[in-house]
Amino acid sequence: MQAGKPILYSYFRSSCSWRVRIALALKGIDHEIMPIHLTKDGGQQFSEEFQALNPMKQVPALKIDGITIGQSLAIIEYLEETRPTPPLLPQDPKKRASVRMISDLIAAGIQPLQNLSVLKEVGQENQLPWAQKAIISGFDALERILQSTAGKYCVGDQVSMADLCLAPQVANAERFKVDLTPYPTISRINKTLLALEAFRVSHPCRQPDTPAELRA
Ligand SMILES: N[C@@H](CCC(=O)N[C@@H](CS)C(=O)NCC(=O)O)C(=O)O
Repeated sequence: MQAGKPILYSYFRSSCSWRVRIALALKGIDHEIMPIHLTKDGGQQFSEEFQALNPMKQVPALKIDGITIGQSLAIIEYLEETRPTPPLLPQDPKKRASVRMISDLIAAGIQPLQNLSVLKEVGQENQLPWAQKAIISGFDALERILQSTAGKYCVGDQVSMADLCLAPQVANAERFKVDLTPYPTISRINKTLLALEAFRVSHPCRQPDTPAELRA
């Protein structure tokens, strides 16, 4: 049975959606984007229709090969297992562990603390310092880790899942006005990544749902 073109449920500014958009671009997987606006209509992620796809009420979700997958890292690992070229996980188990450590540090240790639903709970006036504290605490650790794992990219000289997490998280840091001066390794890798075609086409400023004033 033909499953049709993959459909990515995405929001232009969502860092987790951007991770998956980069993976799709790097692996050259033809797909459609279905925008889910996280604030319009009270948040389209809360609609019954979307909850049937992802009961966590979060983007991204990817419909592919007859299944729907939520959780960006699970999606990326599925793409890696079914479409292994180019690889996003190194062969060497120690390097793979480093890639997963950095990915989890960002995906579990930073992003959830500054996600929309959490920011709503802390209240308007506390949002900026709260988000900055979460990002700074994570970046302090990440900068030290990268000093021993990084080459051109987060782990050695090959783009990996860790880089797919890094660039979107740096964009969040900039959005929350975090001073990046104390993070030269993070900043250097981010700059190198943003020059790559897959990171450019998947960037929040070039999505079908990017508002006109934020388009590049
Ligand atoms: N662990 C999930 C997190 C997904 C997530 O937090 N998505 C955010 C956007 S980056 C979201 O949909 N937020 C909606 C909300 O908080 O209501 C993943 O990696 O996919």
